[in-house]
Amino acid sequence: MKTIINPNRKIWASILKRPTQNMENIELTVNQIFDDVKRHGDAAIKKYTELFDGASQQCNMVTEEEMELASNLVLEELKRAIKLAKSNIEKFHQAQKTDKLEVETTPGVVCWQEKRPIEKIGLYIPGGTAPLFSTVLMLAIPATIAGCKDIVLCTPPNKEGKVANEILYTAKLCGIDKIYKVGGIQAIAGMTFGTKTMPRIFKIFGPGNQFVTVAKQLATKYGVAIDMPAGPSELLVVADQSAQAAYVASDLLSQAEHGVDSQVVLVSSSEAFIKRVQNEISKQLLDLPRKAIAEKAISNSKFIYMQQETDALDLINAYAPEHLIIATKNNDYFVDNILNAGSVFIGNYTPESAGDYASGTNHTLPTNGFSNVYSGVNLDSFTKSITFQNISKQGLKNIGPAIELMAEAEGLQAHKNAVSIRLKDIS
Ligand code: HSO
Ligand code: ZN
Repeated sequence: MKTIINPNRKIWASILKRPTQNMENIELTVNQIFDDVKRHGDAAIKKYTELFDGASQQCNMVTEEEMELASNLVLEELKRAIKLAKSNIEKFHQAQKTDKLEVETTPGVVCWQEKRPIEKIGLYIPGGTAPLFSTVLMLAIPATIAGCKDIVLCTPPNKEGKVANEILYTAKLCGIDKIYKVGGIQAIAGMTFGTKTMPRIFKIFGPGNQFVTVAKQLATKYGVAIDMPAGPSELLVVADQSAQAAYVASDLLSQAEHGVDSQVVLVSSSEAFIKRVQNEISKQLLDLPRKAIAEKAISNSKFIYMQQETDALDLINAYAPEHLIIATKNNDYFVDNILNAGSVFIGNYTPESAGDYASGTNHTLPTNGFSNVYSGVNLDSFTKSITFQNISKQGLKNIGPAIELMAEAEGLQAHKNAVSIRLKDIS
């Protein structure tokens, strides 16, 4: 683990490059599977579930009995933890509801904006090395609060054709009962085109591996919306001598254990502190069950000494991290001036894990530098705004002549007529 000292701005981009991914081969596979699912529906989905997940299944839907059974197998203590998280996530997302916004722009001209739910949504929950049932909470809770009518959940089965009990329990707790044991590209294709068993949906949410990410992007070409282009997890910590090296190391490792392509970055105004964090990482790594994964991710991590806080801030904004932890003497400076970050964690007692699970904020966040344009998933991700207007006779008298002039100047006579015909009647 080496430290980069006061890097020149010219090399920031190359230092902060995310571990690269080769998308080209993936695109070919994704296209083929989409074609196949489009043409052959459930038969294609069954074929790919056998091929990729090693599971052969008659029915790809989770039954009520399976849900019951799974619920009984989750420990009470864990259920209580999940319920606490659910309650906080509900509180935070419920509070994101906004009232109808109404403005009389000119006397007699009333405009308003209201949010309406997206009717059909699909939640994707990855399987893999650790089934992240917390993501079920992060997607299902705001979807329900927003009032989405049809919510389906897709998640890959294991070789025995089963889904993790915790995923099923959490889904049930959140009121989701349409669960498909279908994962990967075929799941995204199924939700994009619809099959005999799977509905076609309007927007797909949730993280996934590179195949799922490329598949979600392809889905947009068929008119399906997606939450955001998601990629491997990342965390940037800005910390100085006032922080605890052991805490910072634990935070960096918490993201590093997600996957070998995760990336963590430490920015500090103290070289001695960086050294202490590096030593702590080496120590704490030894005891981690996912040591091999975390170690690989740490090898892609960056430790950057930045003497000036102003430079540190610019570097953070240039990187646009998914998660940002701020633990410095000068937290307010960073909090007030951060422009690009998915979710920000402040102070020595705010680990990123809190936001991953239970504080209330959403953990589905933009990665790969996209926090410069995208927000993380929130209540609005499940709604769209509709504008309304209602104009009275007097209102049309007030703005009509302006519309007539503008329409005429654009050479659009029919537009002008739509106003003139009414104004004639009114006067
Ligand atoms: N940190 C992940 C979310 C997660 N962590 C789920 C644990 N479980 C998002 O980048
Ligand atoms: Zn995490």
